[in-house]
Amino acid sequence: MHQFQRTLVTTALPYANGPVHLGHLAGVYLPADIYVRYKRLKGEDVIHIGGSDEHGVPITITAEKEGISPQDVVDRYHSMNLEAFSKCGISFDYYGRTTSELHHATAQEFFLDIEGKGIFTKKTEKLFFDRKADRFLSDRYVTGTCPICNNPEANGDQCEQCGTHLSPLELINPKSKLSDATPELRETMHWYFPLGRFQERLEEYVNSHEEDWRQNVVNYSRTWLKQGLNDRAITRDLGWGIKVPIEGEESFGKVLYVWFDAVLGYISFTREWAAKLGESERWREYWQDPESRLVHFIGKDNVVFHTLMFPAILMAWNEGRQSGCYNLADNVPASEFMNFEGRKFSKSRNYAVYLGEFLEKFSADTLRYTIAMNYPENKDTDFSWQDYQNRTNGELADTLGNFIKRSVDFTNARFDGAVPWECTTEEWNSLGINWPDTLQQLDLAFEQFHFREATSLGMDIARVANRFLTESEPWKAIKSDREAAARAMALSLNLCHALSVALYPVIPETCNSIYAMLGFQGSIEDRFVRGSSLTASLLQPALPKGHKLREKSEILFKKLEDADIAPELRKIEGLLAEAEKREAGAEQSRMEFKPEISFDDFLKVDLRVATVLSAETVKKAGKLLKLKLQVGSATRDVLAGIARYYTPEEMVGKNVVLVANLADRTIRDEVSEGMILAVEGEDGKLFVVEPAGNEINGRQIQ
Ligand code: B3M
Ligand code: ZN
Repeated sequence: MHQFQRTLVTTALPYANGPVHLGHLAGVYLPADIYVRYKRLKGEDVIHIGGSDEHGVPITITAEKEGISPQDVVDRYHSMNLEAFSKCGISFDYYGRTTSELHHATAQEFFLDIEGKGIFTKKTEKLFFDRKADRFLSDRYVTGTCPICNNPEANGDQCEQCGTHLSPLELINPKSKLSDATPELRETMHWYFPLGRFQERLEEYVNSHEEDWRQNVVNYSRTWLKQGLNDRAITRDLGWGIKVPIEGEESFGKVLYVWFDAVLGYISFTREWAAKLGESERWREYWQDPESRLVHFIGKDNVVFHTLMFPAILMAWNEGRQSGCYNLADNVPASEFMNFEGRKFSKSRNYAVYLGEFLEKFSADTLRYTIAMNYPENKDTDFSWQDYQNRTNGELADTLGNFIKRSVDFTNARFDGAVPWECTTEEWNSLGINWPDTLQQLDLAFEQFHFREATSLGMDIARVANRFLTESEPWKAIKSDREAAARAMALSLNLCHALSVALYPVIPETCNSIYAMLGFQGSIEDRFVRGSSLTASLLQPALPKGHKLREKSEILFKKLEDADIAPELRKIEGLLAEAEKREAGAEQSRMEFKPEISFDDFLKVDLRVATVLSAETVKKAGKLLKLKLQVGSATRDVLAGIARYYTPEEMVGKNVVLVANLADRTIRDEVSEGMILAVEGEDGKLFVVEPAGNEINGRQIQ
C-alpha cells in the first residue's frame, strides 16, 4: 500500500434537524474516531473533520413541523449533536456548520468556477407552484396518489407503500403540503451538473479502487455507472440554503442543492480548522498535496454522493488547472446499518436511542466497546440491551477491569506500589502472546477498517493477562517465593500498560485511567510524538523495575444490574408496541372496503387474459418493469412496479390479468397502456395475479 504523508478523515455531516442516534454512531462516527485515534497513537499526521449539514429540505420540513425558523432548528441540533459527540469521545479536530460564511463562500466559489468553464447545463422545467404559499414546491412538498399502487398519501419523491421513486408530476391528484392547495405548473430554470460528462473518468476511478474499496461501495457505484450517469439538477427553488451566486432574474429565489453544498463542507471546514490554527493556508496540504490521503466515513445510503458526485465536482474544478487541484478520496469506508433490538432505527418513527440521552445514564466507553464489537462492516448488525449488559459485565468489568485493579491493588499492598521486577524481553515473550504478530494483526485490522477484529484482538490480550494473573497466584506465591510473585506482578503491570495502548483507540477514557493508575502524569495523548509509534512499545516490557504506581486504584467499569437496563427494555417494549399498533392500523385501513359501486360500474372494467411477450427494466425507475403483452391480436406496453420481486426473465411467458380499458398514463417518460393485477404478500412483496393456466389469451374475464 502506498505510504501517504498525512491523512484527512471526514465523517458524513449529519443533518442538524434531529439528535444523532446509536445507528449514526456505529456506522460513521465511532469507526472514524477509532481510526484517527489509532493513527495519532502511531505518531501519524491525521485530522478528523466533520460538522452539521444545515441546509436542505429536511431542515425546512422540521422547522415547519416544529413551528420555528430553520435557523432555530439548526442552532438547536448543531449544539446538541456536538455535545453528544464530545461526551462520547469523538475527537473531531474541527466540527463546522454549513451555514458559516466561509462555507457559503467556498460553495459559491465552486459553483462560479464550474459555471465559468461552461460545464453546467441549464434546463427549464415545469415545477409545481403553490399560489397560496407563493412558493415553488420541491418534491417532498407535494403529496398525492401513487400511480403504481394507488396509495393516496404518496410523497412527491417516493411512495412509501410500494417503494417506487416518483416525480411529483406523476402523482394523481397532487396537493401541496404547505396549504393543501392543488398546485399549478410553472416554468422554472435550473442549473444541472452533467455527471455523464465524467462517466469515463469516474469509471476509471472506481475501477482503480476495485481491490481496496469495500465490495458494497464498488457495487453501489457500479450500479449507477452501468445505468449511465445523467444530468443532476444542482439548484432548487427554496428559501433556505446557499444563494446561487449569479446576478439577476434567473437566479431569483434559487439556492444550491443541498448535496452540492454539503460535500464541499468537508473543504470549508478544513479551511476553518486551518484559520483557527492561525495557519490559514495549511488546509491545502490535506486536500491538494497528492501525498495526502483522503478517507470519507459514511453510511451505505450516501455512497454514490461520495464515490461519483463529489469526485465529479472536484474533477470539474481540477479541469484546466495546473495547481490547486483537489485529491479524490482514496477510500470510502461505507458501513452497513446497525439495527436496534432487531429493527431498523428510524428517526421519523422515533424508534431510536439518542446518543445524548444514552450518555446521561451510561458511560461512553462501555457503549464504544459494545458498538465496536458490533461494527456493521459487511452486513447489518444489531444493538441489544442484553448484549450491552453482557459485554459490559463480562468482557469489560470481569476481564479487563478486574485484571487491572487486581494488578495495581496487589502491587500497592505488597510491593510498596512499585514495579517489583525488571522483566526481560524473553519473559515478555513467554506469556503466550506473539507480540510482533499481534502488533501486525492490530495494524492491519485498524488500517483496513476491520474494527471488530481490532477490538477483539485487544480484548484477547486482556483475557490472556487475566488468566496469567489468576494462574500465577502471586497472593500464594508471595508467602513462599517472593521473587516469583514479583515477576508475576511486573509482567501483569506491563500487560496493563500494553492494554492501555492496544485498546486506546476504542476506549480512550478507560485507557487514560489505566495509564494514570500506572503512575503516569497526564494522558496518553500527551505522549504522542509525530513520527514515533506508541504501538511499538508493545514489543518490549515498558515499565522498568522501581517504576512507581499511583496509590489509589479505581473501578473502571461499574457492572450493569438488571434493574439498570429494565427501564430501557420497558421503553423498547413501548416503542415496539407503538410500531405494532401503527402496523395494525395500516392493516385495518387495508381492510376497509371501498364505497359500493353498481354492477354497471363493475362491467365498465375490461379485464383480459394477456401473455407477457417480453420484459425489461426501466432506466431511472428501478422499481418498474416494462412489459410487452399479447392481448388477442393486439399488443400493449404496460409498466408494473414489480422489478424488485420479478426478474424480466421470470415474467416472460406468464399469463397475467390486464385492465385493458384504462386511460394511458405516462411514468418516467414511458407510456403505460393499462395495468396488470397484483396482490401484496408477506413483507409487502407483490405477487402478480396469474390465471389458472388453461385460459385463452385475450379473453375477457367475467
Ligand atoms: N446530511 C445525509 C445524511 O445525514 C447528509 C450527509 C451529508 S455528507 C456530506 O444521511
Ligand atoms: Zn405506491
